[in-house]
Amino acid sequence: MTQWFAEKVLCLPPLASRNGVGVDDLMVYVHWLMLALFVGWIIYFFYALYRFHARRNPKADYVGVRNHASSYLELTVAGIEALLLIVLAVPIWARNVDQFPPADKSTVIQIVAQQYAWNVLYPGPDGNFGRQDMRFVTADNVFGVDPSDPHGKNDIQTLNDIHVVVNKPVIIYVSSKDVIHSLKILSMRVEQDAIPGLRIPCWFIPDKIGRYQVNCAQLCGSGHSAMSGGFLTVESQADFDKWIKSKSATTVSPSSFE
Ligand SMILES: [Cu+2]
Repeated sequence: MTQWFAEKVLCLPPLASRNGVGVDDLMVYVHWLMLALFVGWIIYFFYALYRFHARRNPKADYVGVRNHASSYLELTVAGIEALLLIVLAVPIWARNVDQFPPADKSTVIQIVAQQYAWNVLYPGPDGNFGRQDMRFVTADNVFGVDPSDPHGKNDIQTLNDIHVVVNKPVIIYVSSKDVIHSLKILSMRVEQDAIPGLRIPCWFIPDKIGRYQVNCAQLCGSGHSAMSGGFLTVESQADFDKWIKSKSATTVSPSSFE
């Protein structure tokens, strides 16, 4: 029922991650509460028009309301809101944002956003990222990979092309080389701001094979919408290994995006 509401009424793209269930639930429950409040207030509005019409009340009532129904209603609404916050929102935040999956059981990726594309770095077949340092950052080396480190030699860099394995956690370290961007993958229900000088991790567990759009969720310049040219491909381990192999066979030179 909540998934139907999220997709059909709130028009969210179909959920394709395990961690997104809680996010959708919270969004749907908040909307149900808002719907109930909306209907309640509309009914009260028309009741008030009828009950306090001038013709029915030629003389003003100087005392007003004598019962406490409105106070109880207010308390009930505040109680439901407190439940949503304490029982749902806070634990979801703890689960989805703070509790990271173990890195050795995850696909670990680095992303550096730029105007207007996503640079993606993979550790390559050896599973190790090369040493990185700000001193090595150039227009062509946005990740600052140390050219003398052998681990960095087989690192794989792509543009706008993220590949991950289905049912395996993904950890993405997000940064930016120019302005503030925001990596948003709606189908995964995940979003993380990309901030120059900071490298912030986020994670999700994709559970449906497919190709999903990546968006930038911060207005970052005139070409902001072009950042939806990024794609996330969720595939089987075999297809992923094949892709990594095909990429490491050819040295990918990061293209600049003017
Ligand atoms: Cu952007």
